[in-house]
Amino acid sequence: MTATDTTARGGASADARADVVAALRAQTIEVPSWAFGNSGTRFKVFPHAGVPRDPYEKLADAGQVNLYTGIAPRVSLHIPWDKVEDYDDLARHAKEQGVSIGAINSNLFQDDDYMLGSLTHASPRIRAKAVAHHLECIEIMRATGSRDLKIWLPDGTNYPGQDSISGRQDRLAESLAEIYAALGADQRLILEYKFFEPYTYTMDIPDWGTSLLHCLALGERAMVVLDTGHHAPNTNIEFIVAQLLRAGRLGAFDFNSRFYADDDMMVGAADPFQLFRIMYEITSNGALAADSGVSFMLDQNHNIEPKIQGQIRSIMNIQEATAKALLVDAEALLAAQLAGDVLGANSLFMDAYNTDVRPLLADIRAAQGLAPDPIAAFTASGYVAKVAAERVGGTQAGWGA
Ligand code: LRH
Ligand code: MN
Ligand code: MN
Repeated sequence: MTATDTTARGGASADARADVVAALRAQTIEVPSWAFGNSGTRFKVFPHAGVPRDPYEKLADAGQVNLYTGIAPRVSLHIPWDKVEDYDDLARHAKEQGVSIGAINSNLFQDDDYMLGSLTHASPRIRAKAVAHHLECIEIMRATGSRDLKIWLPDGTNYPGQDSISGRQDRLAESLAEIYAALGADQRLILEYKFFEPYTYTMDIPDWGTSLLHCLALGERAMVVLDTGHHAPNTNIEFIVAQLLRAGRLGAFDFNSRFYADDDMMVGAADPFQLFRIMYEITSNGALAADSGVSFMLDQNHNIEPKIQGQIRSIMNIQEATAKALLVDAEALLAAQLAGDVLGANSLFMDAYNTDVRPLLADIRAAQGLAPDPIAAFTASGYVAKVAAERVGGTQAGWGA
């Protein structure tokens, strides 16, 4: 099958197919610097040969992901894991590797001072320290040309009565307002939520509703980050996507797969149908385009599989889900929905999901001068063996950095 006959719609016009191809060619996905370092579980971090020793080498590896997929032009950094002397120089280096700096992630979970909270802490001194860390991140955003300040708040409590739930929300709102006020006019604050971990009784931003309320209070440039691994089992994530898009506050995805907890496995590995349903909400609501304000990011670790190939695989999984979502026959689906044709509507949806879009994506890559199979092409390039010889003593993804 070729791109010309890959369609879920028997009678789809050439124009419709051209639209699908154009949408896929415009799609971009941001990769995280920490995906390239050694990682594991709290039981064991497995060392891989040739992993990056510093942020410069992480950007070089990210450049490879972009080189072979053609759709990964930005890299998220994490401070302090990616701290360097000269951020102008780091941005220059990124450009040389064919990428630019994406979101700057702050870190509030590795400092002894934050045992009882950071932006929510009862002590003004500790809250000020946590706010100051974000001001430093905003400086780094200025130097690197980054648009998004990404905050995942690890704060919470372990025992009922330990602290005031609403008092912590008040302190959080104040701290976030100070950070937001320091942003430039073209910069955004993107706020992640997670319902569990590291605390066991309450998390201070456990869900999209809490994140959204803080964003609404902050202003237009505060947006919610949806990490696909941060929900209770069986949560209908595509429903959340639809709600946040309606509110105009879906700022970004952190894509990954979860089997049990916040597993950070390759996106599309655990539940490709869920990924398709999520991408359908995106494509059917016009949120795929670069100017939609939705940033598509990966937040993953590759513990036992090769890292660069793991990132490429993840990107391909998102591309496949997106292609299938774009193939849903919108007109026929709407007609079926309006007619109350439950089975007809569902089968149109499933027809698109069950389409093999791999030939279409291979054709799109070939038209761009890319190898149709990016993983095979990257593996054949010998890059891994080359860097393994050059890089001795690679570091961990972050926790050991
Ligand atoms: C912790 C976490 C979170 C952040 C990342 C840096 O859960 O995975 O999702 O985005 O660390
Ligand atoms: Mn995340
Ligand atoms: Mn996470």
